[in-house]
Amino acid sequence: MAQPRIASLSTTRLDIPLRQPITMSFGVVRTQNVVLVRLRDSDGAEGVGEASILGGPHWGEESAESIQAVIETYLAPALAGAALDGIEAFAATLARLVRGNPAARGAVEMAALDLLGRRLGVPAFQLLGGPCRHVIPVAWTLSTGEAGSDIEEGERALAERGHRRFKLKFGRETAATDVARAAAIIEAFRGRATVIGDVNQAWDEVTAARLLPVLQEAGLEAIEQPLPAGDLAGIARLRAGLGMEVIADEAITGPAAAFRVAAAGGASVFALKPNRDGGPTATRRVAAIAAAAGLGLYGGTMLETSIGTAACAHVYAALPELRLGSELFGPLRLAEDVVANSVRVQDGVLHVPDGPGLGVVLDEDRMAFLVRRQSDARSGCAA
Ligand code: MUC
Ligand code: MG
Repeated sequence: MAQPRIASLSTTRLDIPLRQPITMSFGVVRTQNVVLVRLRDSDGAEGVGEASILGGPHWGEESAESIQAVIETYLAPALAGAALDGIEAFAATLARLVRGNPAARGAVEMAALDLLGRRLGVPAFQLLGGPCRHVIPVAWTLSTGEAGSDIEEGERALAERGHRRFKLKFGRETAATDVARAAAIIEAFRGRATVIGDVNQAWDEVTAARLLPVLQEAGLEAIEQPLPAGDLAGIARLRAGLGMEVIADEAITGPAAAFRVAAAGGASVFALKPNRDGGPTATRRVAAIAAAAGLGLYGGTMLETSIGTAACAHVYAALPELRLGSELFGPLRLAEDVVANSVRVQDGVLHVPDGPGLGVVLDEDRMAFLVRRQSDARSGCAA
């Protein structure tokens, strides 16, 4: 029987406000720019994927505009009529058609994973090596920016959803402010939840060398991307003598970059992000490099809706080790979701959807309503 062929590939942009802004070192993120991708085959089956951007090309190099342009202009025409037999072959085709642009390729690959799973009647994790877990711990980012209200938010998050790990953002305030806030929050949750900090590349080596021992002494569990993505030697020097996990995030732009970070001793843990790595199969390669180098993993997020969050959950579910759990809280932080069955976070864990494909179903009416309501797209990040 002839394999169905790709019939169409289309994108829809949604600008979704955050329930509460998240202040990061590069700016305040108030609105998420989401690009939903729909891939249909000649049998009429459809898969959905997502690229989610923190308000514009500020966290990374891509924007909703570049993602839509790359998909609509270069990938959709080239893929019309193409076969879709397996996810690895499809991912290789995407990488041949478009260099770089990992979020654009990743969103299309997610849609292919969803489509293949639906066609075969299996959850996507079965196409990624099978499940090693069906629930994934979820951290919570405390983002009011002030210790007292952050602690109040943390108590609510602990009581309502059972989070056991909190994430703080550093690098926007002065170093002294960041350290004082972290120390107060670490103390408030000692024995009930751990605390990690994410600098999003903002410190220089001297600042980090001064602050990290103090934060370690205060009990910080891990520091994420303390230096600029390219400064692998600087992070390797910081790690010498430090008894705290160092997570690489922006330094990893795919498997080749992951290899360089591991070879340079630039991390003890890799954050994983299909949006950043170039898709689910690229993230599996990043994870394999970490495992080979004896490094741990942390299931990252780019604040996806339930579509991208489900895709991440399937990838992370199929990995033997996930040392620091995940931060798959996107749908809890966005004011809107686009599926009929949002992913579920309860008792500190996300339940991996186990329906066919990604296991979430696009809510057409909801999406049409959001598109209608949407004003002209503009960046959501006030740098
Ligand atoms: C990151 O790790 O830089 C998205 C939400 C959040 O808290 O951090 C970002 C991603
Ligand atoms: Mg990060």
